[in-house]
Amino acid sequence: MASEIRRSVCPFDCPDTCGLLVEVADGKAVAVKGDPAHPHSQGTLCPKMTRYQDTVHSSRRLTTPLVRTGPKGSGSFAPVTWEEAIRRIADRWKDILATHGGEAILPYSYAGTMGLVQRNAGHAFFHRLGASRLDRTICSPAKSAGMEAVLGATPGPRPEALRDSDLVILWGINALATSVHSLRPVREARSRGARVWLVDTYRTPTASVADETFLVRPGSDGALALGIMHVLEREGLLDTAFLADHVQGFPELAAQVLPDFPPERAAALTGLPPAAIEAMARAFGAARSPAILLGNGLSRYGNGAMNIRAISCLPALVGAFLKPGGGLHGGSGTGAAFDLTAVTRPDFLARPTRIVNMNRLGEALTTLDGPPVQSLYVYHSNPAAVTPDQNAVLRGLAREDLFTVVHERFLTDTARYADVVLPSTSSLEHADLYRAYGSYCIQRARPAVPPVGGSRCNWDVFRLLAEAMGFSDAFFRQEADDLVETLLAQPSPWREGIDTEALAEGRAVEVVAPPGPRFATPSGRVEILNPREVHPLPCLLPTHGEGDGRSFALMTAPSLFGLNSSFCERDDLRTKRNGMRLLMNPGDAQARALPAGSRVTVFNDLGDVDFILEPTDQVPPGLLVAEGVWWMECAPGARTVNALTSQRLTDQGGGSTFYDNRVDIRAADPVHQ
Ligand SMILES: Nc1nc2c(c(=O)[nH]1)N[C@H]1C(S)=C(S)[C@@H](COP(=O)(O)OP(=O)(O)OC[C@H]3O[C@@H](n4cnc5c(=O)[nH]c(N)nc54)[C@H](O)[C@@H]3O)O[C@H]1N2
Ligand SMILES: Nc1nc2c(c(=O)[nH]1)N[C@H]1C(S)=C(S)[C@@H](COP(=O)(O)OP(=O)(O)OC[C@H]3O[C@@H](n4cnc5c(=O)[nH]c(N)nc54)[C@H](O)[C@@H]3O)O[C@H]1N2
Ligand SMILES: [Mo]
Repeated sequence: MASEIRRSVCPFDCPDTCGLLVEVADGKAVAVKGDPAHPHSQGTLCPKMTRYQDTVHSSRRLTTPLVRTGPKGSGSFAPVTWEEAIRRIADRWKDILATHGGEAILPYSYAGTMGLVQRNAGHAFFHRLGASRLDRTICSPAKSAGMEAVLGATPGPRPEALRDSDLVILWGINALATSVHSLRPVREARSRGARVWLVDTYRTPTASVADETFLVRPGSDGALALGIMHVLEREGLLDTAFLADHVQGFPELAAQVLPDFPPERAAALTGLPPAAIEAMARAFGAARSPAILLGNGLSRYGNGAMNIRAISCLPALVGAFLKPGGGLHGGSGTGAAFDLTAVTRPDFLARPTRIVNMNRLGEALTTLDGPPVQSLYVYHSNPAAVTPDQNAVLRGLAREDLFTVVHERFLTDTARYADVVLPSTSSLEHADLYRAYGSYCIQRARPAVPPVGGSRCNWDVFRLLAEAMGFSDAFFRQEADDLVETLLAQPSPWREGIDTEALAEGRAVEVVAPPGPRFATPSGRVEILNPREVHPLPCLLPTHGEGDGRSFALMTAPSLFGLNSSFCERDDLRTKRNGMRLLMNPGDAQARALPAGSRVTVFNDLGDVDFILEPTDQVPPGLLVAEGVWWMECAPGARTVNALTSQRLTDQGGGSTFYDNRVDIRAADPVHQ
């Protein structure tokens, strides 16, 4: 059988945005490999994408629109034509517009696909409709807020620069699972003699690439950073020239904050020995070019933005921001490379409509002030699984009077609650334009295979809905690829001099940050003191979970073999995950007489979730770890992990607090075993 290789891009929410070479035969993807010419990923893929063809051509793919025939959540549906499905949606929405107004309709989407056109395909339509707007804050706005408080809009260093560092701290990042290609320059640095540390709450798989692992109490990283800074200051391990020339507010920090963080206090707060904090500070101060590779995990707390802010100050004390490979690696910030308003069309919004924080979907569907949400349109997201406070979300989705539409590749937990399900293409079946957030690569993708069954891409569904709603704007008559062209046609200093031919051929090309001030802050300096903040200096803030009076902290960490709730369709990956497990310290398990392999119930005020217990020394006492988000059909009980996470938000940015949980545990009720 003749086959040919087509280029594509990994569409998933991961910093790496790998280039793919797809072998296509008979209109089907038969193999997927990494593109060796991709500047960042250089031909290797993660364990999820090496058999992406099994996702694309999975027998579980939705291939036709469906309408509900049984109770919500039951998964009973009957197939209908696209015409019938779109007519039903438009009829219901016209009704809702007439009786309740546009704000009674709520879109819900996040990151099933990261392509700039398909990801943002609904914005123009919902603006035109006058729907409620969604604040898309589920991932890492607190991390952005914390870094911006110190560094403003300063673009991050190229990830490859890490190879020149002699001390790399992997801080709150399970890079082996979540951004495996960022480890290539780290390994290179290590082979040239660099030390690598991991700072996490448990010994993740990434500990295997670190020389030393420091386990801290959840939400205590700010205290660690302040403790290290105390020692750097006390022992004179400072780059005084850098502080004088490039930093705002170090004297104030040294006078007003650092005296409160001697190693003994930082130790009491973090759980690390005082000597370890002193040793960390001395090694950091002595390093030629120390670098921090900063993850998102520690930002998802009631004090997340503040802790990120304290860590972001740390490189300034030793001048690491100007050293080759040194400083803070917290994302590449290629956002300015394209002007997305050409796709999102804020000008279509006749008047500012209500904004709903996506982490509070449970509240929005059940108790929101203002016009009640009468219709929910979900695309490329699975809120029944990924959104905090699952019980509240499911109560909302179960409302008989809520008209729910879900556009999906699979019959997810959310799709099971839909009144109308629409089948979606996968990334290999539609056009798009990608920009990485862990490197400076951009890449264009054209369809590699035809749509599976009757599936349609996000953009094409909004075109159909626009037509059915009578929107006459020429904008809605374009193809997805036309929008790609529009984005590329806009001039941007980021894309000056790039190889446009390579881009047109579907190869990844790197953009370059335009020349600008070294530190893109209002003062032009690293702002340890930021007068625009509620707390002008970094300080200690409490987590939400403190005082909840429960025995354990619960980490809801990423899995190597899944990505949020994506990839649950893959039998090979589910087998590797070995069921919905709960990792627990063996001593803690023994003290509670909970045997390995037994079914346990983790609970708090929000819900009860059953897991299979796996005692392991990877986890320190007092901590429980549930890796990955699962589909409900894979769970040993009736709920999955987000029945234990809350709708409480971060200190800045309205972010999720997925790691800020306190819980208790018991053996599962024997009647269910
Ligand atoms: N395989 C895989 N890859 C993924 C994902 C996935 O689910 N699976 N998710 C994707 C998405 S959407 C994102 S946003 C990124 C996220 O990727 P990362 O940036 O790695 O962030 P997180 O996965 O949120 O958390 C990383 C680590 O933070 C740790 N952590 C939690 N609380 C604390 C704390 O208080 N202090 C410290 N020091 N560490 C803490 C957790 O134990 C976890 O190991 O990865 C993407 N890539
Ligand atoms: N407990 C816990 N919960 C978490 C996290 C955690 O670490 N712990 N991580 C959080 C984070 S960081 C994030 S970013 C969120 C992510 O939350 P989501 O963005 O909802 O991510 P997924 O679970 O991957 O669901 C994406 C869905 O999009 C569908 N899809 C893929 N491509 C397309 C397409 O082109 N069109 C359409 N219509 N559908 C498509 C997929 O089939 C999949 O079901 O989850 C959050 N939830
Ligand atoms: Mo995320």
